[in-house]
This record gives sequence, structure tokens and C-alpha cells, in this order.
Amino acid sequence: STMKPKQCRLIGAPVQDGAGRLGCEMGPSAFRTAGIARALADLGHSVTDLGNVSPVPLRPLSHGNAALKCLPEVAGWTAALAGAAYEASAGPDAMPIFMGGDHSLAAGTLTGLARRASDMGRELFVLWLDAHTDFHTLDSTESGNLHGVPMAYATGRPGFQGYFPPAPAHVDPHNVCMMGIRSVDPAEQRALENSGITIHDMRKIDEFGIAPLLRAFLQRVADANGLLHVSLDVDFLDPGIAPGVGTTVPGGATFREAHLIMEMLHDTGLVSSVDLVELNPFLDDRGRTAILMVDLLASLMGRRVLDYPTRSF
Ligand code: 6HN
Ligand code: MN
Ligand code: MN
Ligand code: MN
Repeated sequence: STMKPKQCRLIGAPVQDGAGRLGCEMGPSAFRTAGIARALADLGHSVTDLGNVSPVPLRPLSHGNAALKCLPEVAGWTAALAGAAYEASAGPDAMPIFMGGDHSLAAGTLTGLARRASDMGRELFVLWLDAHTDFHTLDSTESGNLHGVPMAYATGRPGFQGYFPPAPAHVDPHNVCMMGIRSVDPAEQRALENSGITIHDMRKIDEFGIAPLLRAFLQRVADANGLLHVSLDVDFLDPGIAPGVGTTVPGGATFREAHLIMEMLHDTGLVSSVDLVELNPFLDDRGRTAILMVDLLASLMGRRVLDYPTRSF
């Protein structure tokens, strides 16, 4: 294996207030039930389950965008998770793995990890695997679901001040690469155009394939001696293989496209933290989505799919 043994730190983030429907709070339990700790330990990593994070209670907030849902709750999760991410990323072999929870949790993880990177004098890069870009501001979201805003907050787009906690550090949008994108709202699209974020939507993946697109980004991370965070939203995957999510979009990544990404990431040894988000066990089919997400993490951490017996569910 090209990855030396890591200190895997499992952190549950049972936030569901950012999603439009209930169920993501069961995500951390489903990942544990699917054997996430055992899968990592079997690959030779050390594994500590730090339990679940609790949100910091915040005062009620009102905002001019009447559509916003659960603003103080998500702000409270963001504060707690930024602190947890900063702490869990200490040490040379640290590998925090955040078990969501909806994608609003990335507002906390990205900014806490960006602070850690800055302490270390290194740049944080982000590989964002998602059907969506989650690039709304508090003003532009029409659904009001705050899992649609974490990348905007983390990259320092305006309008969060006074509502979300001050970001401990920001992510440079030039260091963000998104893959799997196939559902972008008009306001997000306008903001993305001059953002500096690299976007490989599904059309581009169809045309060029995963490997050359990902290789170019990983080369940039390696050249900068960067830290690399992977934020994996279940809806990156095609709904046919990953039904356990509230925001399915047709035409997602196949089983092999997703595993290839993880295998290439493993081969570079560059990944230093992971979010596993948007799993909704209430919508899943006998745990198959939870198991697939754990299998993808295992590929990222060194498992060779061809060496492994097929798992049944
Ligand atoms: N996610 N752009 C849509 C919205 O409601 O703002 C979808 C957001 C999905 C968020 O999947 O993490
Ligand atoms: Mn997302
Ligand atoms: Mn999504
Ligand atoms: Mn830059």
C-alpha cells in the first residue's frame, strides 16, 4: 500500500437540520452498523471512534430570507464541527472521518480543517464529490435548506456574517475541484462562473473519463504539498446504486467510477480527511447505501476491490 497507517478518528455529526427531510441524524449509526471501524482496522489503520458531536446552542436568529430553515441550529452545528475538525486533525498521521449528517456539516469541517492547514503552513485542497455545488448564500437559497450553502460559507462568500459563526479560516476556491455535478441552481451558476472553482460535471466525466480529470487535480495538490479533504455526498452516486439519500439526481457516478476515484486517491497518499454526508438510512434499501459508502472509504484507505469478496446485503 502507498498509504502509511493512519490515525483514523471517526466523528459522528448527526445533523439533519440542513436537509429538507428527516433521517440524516441516523447516518452515523448506520455507518457504524455497516462496519466502518472494522473496515479501517482490517486495512492496518488505527481507529478511534470519538462519538458524536453536539451542536453549540445559539440564540434564535431572524434573517431577511424567509425561506431559511433551522438557521440557528445549523449555525450551532457549524461552530461545534469547526472546533471538532480542528482538534481531530492534529498530528502527522491524523485522518479525521466525519460521518454525517447532511452536507451542512461541511461548513464546519472545511473551515476547521482550513485553520489546521494554515497552522501547518500548508494549503487545504478540497475534492467535492456531489450532484450539487452547495454554493448558495443565505440570501440566494430558494429552498432554504442549509445543506445547499457550505461551500459558499467555506470559501468566504458574503452574507454569512452575524448568522453563521466567524469562519476560523477560509478555503481558497482555486483549491476546490468538484466532480459529479449535475444539478445547479441559476444563482449558484452565476456565482460559480468567476469563483475559481474547478467543476467537472457529469457531461465532462462522460466525455473525458474520471482518470485524466482527477489526475490533473491531484498533480496540483502534490505540487503544492497540500492537504486534501474529500467531501463525499451520497448523491454523487447514481440513485440506482445509492438510494439512501433525500436528493437523488439521475445520471450519477457508477460503481466503478466512484471506486476508481477512491483507488486513485489512495495511490497518491494525499488525502488527510473525509466527510461522508447525506446518507439517509430511512430511505435506504437494507443498508446497501451505507455499505457502499463504507466500501468506497475502504478503497480510499487501501482496499483493493479485486482482492475482496463481494459483500451481500
Ligand atoms: N446537498 N441546490 C439545491 C438547494 O436546495 O439549494 C439542492 C441542495 C442539495 C444539497 O445535496 O448537499
Ligand atoms: Mn451536497
Ligand atoms: Mn448533493
Ligand atoms: Mn488562489
